Amino acid sequence: MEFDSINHISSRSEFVNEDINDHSSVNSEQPSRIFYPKTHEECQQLVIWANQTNASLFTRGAGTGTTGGAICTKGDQIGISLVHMNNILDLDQINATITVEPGVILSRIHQAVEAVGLFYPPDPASLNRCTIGGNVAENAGGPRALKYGVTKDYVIGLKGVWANGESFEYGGKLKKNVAGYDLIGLLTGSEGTLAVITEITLKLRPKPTVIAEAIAGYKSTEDALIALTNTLTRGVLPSTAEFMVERCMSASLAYSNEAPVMASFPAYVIWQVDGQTVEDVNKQLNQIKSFSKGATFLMMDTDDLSNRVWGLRRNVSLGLKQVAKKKYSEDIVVPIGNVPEVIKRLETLNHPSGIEVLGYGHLGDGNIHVNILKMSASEDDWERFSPDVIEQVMAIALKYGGSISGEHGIGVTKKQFMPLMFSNHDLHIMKQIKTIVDPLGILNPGKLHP
Ligand code: LAC
Ligand code: ZN
Repeated sequence: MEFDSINHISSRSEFVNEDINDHSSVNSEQPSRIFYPKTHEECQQLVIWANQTNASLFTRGAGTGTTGGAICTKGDQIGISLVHMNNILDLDQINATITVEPGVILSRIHQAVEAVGLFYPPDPASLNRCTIGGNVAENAGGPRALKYGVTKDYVIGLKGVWANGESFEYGGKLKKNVAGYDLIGLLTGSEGTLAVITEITLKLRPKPTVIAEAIAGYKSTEDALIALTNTLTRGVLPSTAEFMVERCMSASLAYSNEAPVMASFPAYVIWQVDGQTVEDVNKQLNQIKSFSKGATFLMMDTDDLSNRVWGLRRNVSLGLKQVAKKKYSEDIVVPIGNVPEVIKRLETLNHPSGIEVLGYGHLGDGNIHVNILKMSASEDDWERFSPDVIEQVMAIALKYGGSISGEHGIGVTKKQFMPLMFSNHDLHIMKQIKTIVDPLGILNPGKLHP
């Protein structure tokens, strides 16, 4: 492949796993080369070059996605890594916005805005490693989505390059903007299939004045779900209500090499409430306690304990992978009212071969991380039965009014399930949009579209 017109952009052709894989179950192919542009102009040069040479591009941030959206699917593809575009360009306290390049690590954004009394709520588990560009590409969520929504609720400006090489700049620091079709909405969650995003403006909120957190141990999954349902239907809106069963906790403790923070319980919920005053947050927590029959609450009232508990929660997925040897991670979402029934259904999917199914996660907003764990199943049984188990998970999600993805996106791992959610006509509309902005199929081929 000739790289003459883009040779000035820094690039590499030797890779280790972290350069090309993500956190999904799919292994990346070896790309021919990965470019590390530093400016919008360099990104545009790469896309124009790809159009001229009919090369395929995939765009990457930190590779923490879980559906294969940022991996190389064919050996002749070229990567664009945006990790060197990692500047915070503007933090505007008057307009409460931050403008950043896509390679900025999410926790850096949290720190920068909180230092001036502002708040950016989306907080996916990978927040210390993931990049904001990847969050926008996948429309990432996180625990605080329960009260504050997901990435798309905060993206108000985007600059970038459409797949055909045209530059764009939409929105900005505007809190309201209804001119024309919502192209920012279209691009947010488009999984790198339509454009390379080079600049992002996020709206910010005032930082909550008082926060209270507790991890509660419940005597059964049912008790935890009753507490969740009652809390959410009786006037308390926590900022997080993260559910996990004992197996999640023990897997994360082992992975994190940590001592337990409290006695062992069949189920846990990490509650966080925020408000204007101590009285206000205490009142909310007391209401939650009154719905939590027989539960044991441990207040996370020091930074150390809070960091430990949240660290354990964030390592659940990686911990389960370590325990299970192999796993698939789904992220179905259902209406909150259906969560208890769906959890019950999921429990029936454990397979005689040894494959286990376990749901945890953002149950307060109906987003369940269904993990299909290999455990004691043989390799043959895993290959043979796990696809069927996944199909049953998806069928349950749809039966209960849900979606096949609440926050991880489609990538390569879930594209075969798109026809379960969308009619042929719907899929045709999506394909037509792709064809208009990417007539040569340059960007992220093999992703999202079935
Ligand atoms: C989590 C990731 C997997 O919430 O989304 O643990
Ligand atoms: Zn999650």
